[in-house]
Amino acid sequence: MKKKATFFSVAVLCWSLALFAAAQTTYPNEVKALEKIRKSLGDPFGKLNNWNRGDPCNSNWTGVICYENASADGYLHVLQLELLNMNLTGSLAPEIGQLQNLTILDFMWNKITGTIPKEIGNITTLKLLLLNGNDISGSLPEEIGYLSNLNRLQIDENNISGPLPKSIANLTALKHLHMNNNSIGGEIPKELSRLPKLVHILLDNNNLTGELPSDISQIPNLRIVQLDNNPFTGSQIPRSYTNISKLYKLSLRNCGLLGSIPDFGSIPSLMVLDLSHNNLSGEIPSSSLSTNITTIDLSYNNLSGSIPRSFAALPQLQRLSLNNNKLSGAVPDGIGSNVIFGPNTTLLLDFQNNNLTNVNASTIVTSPNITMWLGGNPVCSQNTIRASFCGTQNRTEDTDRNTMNSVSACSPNGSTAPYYEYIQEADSFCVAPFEVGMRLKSPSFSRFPAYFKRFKVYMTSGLNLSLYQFAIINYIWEPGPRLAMNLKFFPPKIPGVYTFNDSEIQRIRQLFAEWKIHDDDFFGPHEWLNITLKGPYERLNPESDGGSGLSKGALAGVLVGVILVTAVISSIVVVIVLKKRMKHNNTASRKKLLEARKRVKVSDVRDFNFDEMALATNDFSTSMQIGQGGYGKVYKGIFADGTIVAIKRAQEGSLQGEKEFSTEIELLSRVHHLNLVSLVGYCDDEGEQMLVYEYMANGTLREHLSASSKKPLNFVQRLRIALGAARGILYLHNEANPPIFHRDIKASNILLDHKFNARVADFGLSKLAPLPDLEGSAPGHVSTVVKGTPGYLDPEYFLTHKLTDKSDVYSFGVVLLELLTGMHPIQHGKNIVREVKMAYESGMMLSMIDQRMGSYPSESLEPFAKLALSCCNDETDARPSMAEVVHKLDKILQFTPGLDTTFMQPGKMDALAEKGPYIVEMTSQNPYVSSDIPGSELVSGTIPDITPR
Ligand SMILES: *[C@@H]1O[C@H](CO)[C@@H](O)[C@H](O)[C@H]1NC(C)=O
Ligand SMILES: *[C@@H]1O[C@H](CO)[C@@H](O)[C@H](O)[C@H]1NC(C)=O
Ligand SMILES: *[C@@H]1O[C@H](CO)[C@@H](O)[C@H](O)[C@H]1NC(C)=O
Ligand SMILES: *[C@@H]1O[C@H](CO)[C@@H](O)[C@H](O)[C@H]1NC(C)=O
Ligand SMILES: CC(=O)N[C@H]1CO[C@H](CO)[C@@H](O)[C@@H]1O
Repeated sequence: MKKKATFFSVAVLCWSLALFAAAQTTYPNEVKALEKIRKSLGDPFGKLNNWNRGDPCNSNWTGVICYENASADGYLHVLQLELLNMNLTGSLAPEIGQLQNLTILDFMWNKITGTIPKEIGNITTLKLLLLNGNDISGSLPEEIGYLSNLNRLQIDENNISGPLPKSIANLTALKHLHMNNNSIGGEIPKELSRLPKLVHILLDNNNLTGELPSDISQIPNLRIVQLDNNPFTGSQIPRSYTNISKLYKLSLRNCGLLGSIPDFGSIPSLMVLDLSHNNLSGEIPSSSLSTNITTIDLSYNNLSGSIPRSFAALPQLQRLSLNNNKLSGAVPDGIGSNVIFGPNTTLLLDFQNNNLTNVNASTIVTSPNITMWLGGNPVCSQNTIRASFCGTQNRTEDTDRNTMNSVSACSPNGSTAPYYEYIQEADSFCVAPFEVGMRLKSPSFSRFPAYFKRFKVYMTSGLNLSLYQFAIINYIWEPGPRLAMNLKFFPPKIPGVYTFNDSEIQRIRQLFAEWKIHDDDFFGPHEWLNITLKGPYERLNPESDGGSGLSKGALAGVLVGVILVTAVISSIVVVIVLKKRMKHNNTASRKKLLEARKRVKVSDVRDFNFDEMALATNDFSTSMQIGQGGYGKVYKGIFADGTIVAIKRAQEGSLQGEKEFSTEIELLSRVHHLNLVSLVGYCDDEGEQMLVYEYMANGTLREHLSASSKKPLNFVQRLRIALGAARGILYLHNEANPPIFHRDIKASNILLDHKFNARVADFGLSKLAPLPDLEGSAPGHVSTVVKGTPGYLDPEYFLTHKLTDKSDVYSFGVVLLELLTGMHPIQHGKNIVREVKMAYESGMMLSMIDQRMGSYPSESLEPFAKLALSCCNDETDARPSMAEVVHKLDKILQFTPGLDTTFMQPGKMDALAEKGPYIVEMTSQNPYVSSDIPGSELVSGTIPDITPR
């Protein structure tokens, strides 16, 4: 069961549906470390390919990895790495120690080999270290003692050998020590008892020797001590264990123990006492055990004397196993008569193979709830004894396993839908459940049915669900004993709703995977094994996405390629479907697709409420602010599904009437071009107005031209950016209906996406814009709403007070000059247009060129400079139109050597553009390979990127 894994990462799915590229500034060392870790793990299914998504940890996305700005250094850091149940092989790279803000490292249920690297000790922030269910070998590094924030150390079910390092004494935050089913040797270090918060010690099934540590009785909150199947040969049970005041479970089965049984009557909470399969001798203490005890197993020892009468007084008893000892005398009168039987409650009394000589048959309760086995005792030779008590039993334990009655299938609205079921417990209604496999690692009972109800209450309260939403499908006891089970979760009863929404499934999964369900002493530590998503949830499985025909067993090597190809194909399919959707009406398949990405509606912009905006921007925190314009502040917003957007929040003075606002939104929503930043949605709520745009990973052109830019753009890049921006503006002038004059073209309004494509922003805000601060360089015309920025403003404006399409051409000419020279439009009181014009006319043009762009072909530079200056002509009519500008830039680019083929050829771009305004951007490259643009490795794996319109 443990590796029957359908647990998923949404990696491939998310990747192929990713709409927006995130701007990543992951801490550089961590980027390198992640790459090493990834390579060393082996990733036959290509599931780790979106490691640099940059998803924030407060999102509900719980895929592979999540990042946050964890320290004050301004970088994103990896906070959680959760790669569970993904068939990973390989080993843990030592570079893992460089993820120094990591809090959760969860690699459960894989096939990882190798050792735990000592560098793990560098991750002092670690809270959960979950490596259980792998094939890790070697010994535990001493450095593990540096993990002073560790809450949960789960390395059970591996091949770890060597001793337990004494340094674990420093794990002062540790609550859960789970190291069972390894080959850990040596003695349990006394230092263990110094851990003040320890609750569970699971060290069963190892190779531990020496004495049982007596000092663990000093750990104030210890609940479970499970040390079964270790060769502590010759050790005795320390008397101090009778003082562990909150102990629920003591399990020392098959530990080679000698001596007598101490009196555990003083532990009021004790529920399970298992001392079986040892060499314990002497009498069983006669004082009464905890009234909460469910299970007493003292079988297979050398115990003598009689069965204490006090055993007859235990109301919660489920199993009393005293078989295979040397007990003599009588079975106590009234045994079992004090048990409080509810429905499903039973009691097993196993007294086989002792020397019992008497049983008072009349006092033995004949309730069908009680089973007593007396075979192998002298008493069975008496005629008076009931035959059923003395029948030979092949088993020493009764079986407690179950398959619940399967719930009946149903179909919502008469459709054929085999995955829907009626909810059993409420007045039946039809919904689609999903299944979860989980396991109780050390439960405090030996028969489950009596606690179904209690377990349901525990789980549903921990998961914040209603009782009727939860069902136990079946369960089985596994060695340990552990209790493995399959659970079903049903969607809430809402008319017309048949399924969970994605975020609810994610929420439930996250609560399990990060151990956020509160601990319950009675049910003990739990672990979750897998999630099965079928029917309507199938699309959430990466296995079922895109690569429909792919079997999991397919050749791993081939598979990487297949996944790449299918991902590209699936994104093409998405694109085609989306494009069709623009023109026709929806069909079922499109609906399904769109359901998967509700966040961005395609045909229409989305109407967000204020709370969504606040959540996405961390309450408009200054750390999320990315800009400030005339309209208001601009924030980076991150939605729960990982989508990143730019949010413009209108400040006072920018607010406008609801009708005007919606007219503007309507207009903007119809404008779509590859070289324009699209509107994703808006918010008109609680007196606030906000515009939500696509987020552009590479910021503004201005930033890249500034002296502080670390990777200056080369000439070809600049040329492409110029052409892209020109196309965007041309679209506004010629294609938009009604035509839009931008009125505020400037380098900081030309944004660069993750592939450094130019995307013009901030168009169409004419009516939204307040009077800009013109820094005294323009007269304050109150009557006209002015849009424009000093240095970019058409000089004609000062005469006519009118902005035209040629005003945009002027401003764009200034941008071209910036590209050429790297200068600001107004720098040290000098106007860029005048300066370049003068240099050009005096043949000194070369002295103006931005040296940081490296080498450039002079045959291209000359016409570029000429075009820029013609745009900046003082006379409106002498300036070219945008169409001419595009045409000329296109020509210059074509005749510029050094074009690489991966960039979309202008011709190709035109072909797409002709198909209408809903342009699609795709890469012909292997999307997992870092693009050719320097510095972009931080966003590799997020492409292809589909422009939503
Ligand atoms: C893991 O690999 C095995 C074969 O090596 C395969 O049978 C199993 O289905 C795989 N599991 C997952 C979750 O991919
Ligand atoms: C257990 O430890 C003993 C030494 O104490 C060693 O000889 C033996 O090989 C170990 N067994 C395993 C399975 O590691
Ligand atoms: C005994 O069990 C009951 C019911 O589970 C619980 O409320 C009580 O606290 C337990 N007693 C002790 C001493 O733990
Ligand atoms: C156990 O006995 C009680 C009362 O005698 C009864 O109500 C209950 O149904 C019985 N349970 C089983 C599983 O037989
Ligand atoms: C859409 C959704 O489910 N959002 C939830 C994401 O998780 C936070 C808590 O972390 C919830 O408050 C949101 O409702």
